[in-house]
Amino acid sequence: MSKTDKKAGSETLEGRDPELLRRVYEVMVLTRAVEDRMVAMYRGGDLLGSLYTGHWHEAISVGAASCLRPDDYMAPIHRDLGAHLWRGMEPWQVMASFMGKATSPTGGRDGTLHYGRLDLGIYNLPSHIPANFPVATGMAFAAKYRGEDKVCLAFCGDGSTSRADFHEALTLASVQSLPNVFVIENNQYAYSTPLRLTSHSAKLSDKAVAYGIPGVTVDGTDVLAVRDAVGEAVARARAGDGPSIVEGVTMRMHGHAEHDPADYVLKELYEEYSKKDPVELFENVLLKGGVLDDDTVKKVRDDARQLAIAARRKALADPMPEPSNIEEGVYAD
Ligand SMILES: Cc1ncc(C[n+]2csc(CCOP(=O)(O)OP(=O)(O)O)c2C)c(N)n1
Repeated sequence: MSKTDKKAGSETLEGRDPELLRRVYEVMVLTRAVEDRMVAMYRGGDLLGSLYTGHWHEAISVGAASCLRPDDYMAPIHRDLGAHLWRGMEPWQVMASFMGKATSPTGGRDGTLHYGRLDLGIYNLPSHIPANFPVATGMAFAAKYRGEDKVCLAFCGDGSTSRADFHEALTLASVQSLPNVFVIENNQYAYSTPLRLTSHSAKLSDKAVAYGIPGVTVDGTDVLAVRDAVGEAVARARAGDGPSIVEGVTMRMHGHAEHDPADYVLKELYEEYSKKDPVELFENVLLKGGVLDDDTVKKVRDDARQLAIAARRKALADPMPEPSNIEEGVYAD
């Protein structure tokens, strides 16, 4: 497991905007509520295929996305519902996507998780991973070419860092000094393969040395540590100083997807990380720091639950695509 470089960001709330902290907390709570509801929907047969969730990734996905401007670009992966919600994706749209509904961002052309919203600067997830990395360099290249000060934030998993497209993207981004931030979500496993079989690096952020760019590893369950590291990397990219890697260390607390019982995961890892729920950790920091009180916590959690329930109702009631327009959105002859 990677060691972290920095002290936990949650050690102090000094100098932080309470309104922003509350918003980050709300989106983390909403992410968890929507994913819990979707797990129930998967079990109840509401969804077409499998379900990929980001339990214990909320601090990375929401924390990193919250460092962007609304006009920046983002190339998320299957653990990043939190990043989608931060940027304005609606929970019902995500559910509709897993149901292949006409109202989903893909219009029902996809029945799982390959959704995005270009109007929100969110690039659709390609199935091959991390194929979103070369695309992210393309988006950053376009921004630089056009003289815009936009940043592109891309996410990938630990296993993905051993793939060729990771290396190609990092090489291009570094030699061209592109405004990219590459976030590695190290959740210890790539499907059933443990980290020790996919990388020999002490820390995945050490890979930055090969590209001559900054790399830092933080506790991926500490949203403020993530925000501090990604915030710095975004500022650097926007100033024209090129890309960076930020690794957040966490744990995949569910199977690779909901069909996977994940019996191969070490019991000790579950035990260790069950005490490190990023949503609870942040909630406690905010309660202790006086940013939240018990009543507000209850309301935020209740509201999130109700929103997830309403989202399910809407997605269930929405229509399937019309067979008559099956050729729309097809770009091949
Ligand atoms: C090129 C490619 N190979 C295999 C897969 C099947 N697959 C999807 S996710 C995944 C595991 C990825 O592990 P990691 O990058 O660590 O991300 P995690 O799922 O753990 O968040 C695999 C093998 C794929 N989508 N693309």
